[in-house]
Amino acid sequence: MPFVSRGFTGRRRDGPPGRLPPGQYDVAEGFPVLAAGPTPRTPLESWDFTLRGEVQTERRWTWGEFRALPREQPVVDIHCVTSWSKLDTRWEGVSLDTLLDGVATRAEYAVAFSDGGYTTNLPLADLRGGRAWVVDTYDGAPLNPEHGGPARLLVPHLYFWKSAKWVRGIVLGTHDEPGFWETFGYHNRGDPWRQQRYAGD
Ligand SMILES: Nc1nc2c(c(=O)[nH]1)N[C@H]1C(S)=C(S)[C@@H](COP(=O)(O)O)O[C@H]1N2
Ligand SMILES: [Mo]
Repeated sequence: MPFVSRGFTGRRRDGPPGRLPPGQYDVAEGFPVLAAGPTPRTPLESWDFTLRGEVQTERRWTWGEFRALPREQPVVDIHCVTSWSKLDTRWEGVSLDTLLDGVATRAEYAVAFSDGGYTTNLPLADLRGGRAWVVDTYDGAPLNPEHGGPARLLVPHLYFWKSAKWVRGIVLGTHDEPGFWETFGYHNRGDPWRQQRYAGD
């Protein structure tokens, strides 16, 4: 019996048991780049992150202020709707719980917006509870522009299109407004474990 197994040479495309949502494969060391347009390059001097919309007072952080906030280092699995997943990705950034701390709002919905015009909508609840971050570091290094640097949203419990790259802020609202892909027929919420890929799934 040959003593050779795929397990010795790399990750199995079907991943460790229980880690891959239905219909997904493991890209192992790969990290595909997906974007609907060109990569924006915003100088850090003009970068800011704002929370606005249905809030009593708008919140705004410059790059320096954002970098001074308490930081976390999530290690999470990410799942793209085009069926690749990547396990144990290592990020660093600021929890949305920290950014939303003390924000008085009756909003139940959020739209993240990015340089370049990309938007994506989420229930505000999906941004809370230690499940969403604005990250600026990947695998110990500044997040590169192709993957959304200087900073991107990271909401790993939903399909990766919800993790807006080059994110610049979040608009809170009392009504749900579909974002970019949601307008083009992607599912409104995008839970990979329920295979919520397209509207109607
Ligand atoms: N601003 C912006 N964010 C975006 C996208 C985009 O086109 N523009 N694509 C989304 C999609 S569909 C995916 S799968 C991930 C891809 O992130 P990556 O290029 O770092 O793998 O970014 C998401 N965030
Ligand atoms: Mo995607």
